Amino acid sequence: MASIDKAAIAFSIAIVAVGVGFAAFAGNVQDNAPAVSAPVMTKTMEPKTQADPFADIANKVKQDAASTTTEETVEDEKMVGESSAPMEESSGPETVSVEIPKGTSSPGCETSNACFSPASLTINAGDTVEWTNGDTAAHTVTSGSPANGPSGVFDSSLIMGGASFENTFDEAGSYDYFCMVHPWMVGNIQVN
Ligand SMILES: [Cu+2]
Repeated sequence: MASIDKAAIAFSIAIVAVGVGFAAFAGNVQDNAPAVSAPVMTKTMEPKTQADPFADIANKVKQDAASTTTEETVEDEKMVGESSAPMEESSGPETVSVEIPKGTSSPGCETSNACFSPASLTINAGDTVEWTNGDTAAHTVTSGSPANGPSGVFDSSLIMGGASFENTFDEAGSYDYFCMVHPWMVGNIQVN
């Protein structure tokens, strides 16, 4: 009989806590994600909102009231730990980004070796480089050099503004590249 009373009290607390949580959430974070996603947000690196403590308390009270074993809670915490763990980047192939900065269609970037950012990049065999054109003009990413022309290893053809091009480097070596439209634009990929 006592346990039934406890359960009833716990349910009442849960209902009140949920109500307070929703009210606080609606009052303080009007243009944020729906209330349902508030507990998910606590698992990310974002700072806690005011509504989150209420939601956590409500969830705990609910679980207690349902008189389930603690197994479920432990399982949830494990899942949180896994989902917030960083991706395994050291073991597998990576994709590395190179930006084609704005304004590189006019000479000048070559004086600071900034026609590609970064202009020199070291990766491991199997990695992929993704060039993204942040300029409004079209550019190419073409293996070779302005002096000797295309080497034939890779060639993006024209990359329009906002578009990107990827190449996977399976073999170690030093790969010079340039832009066929703007021959002052040169870069290098070192593949280990
Ligand atoms: Cu260019």
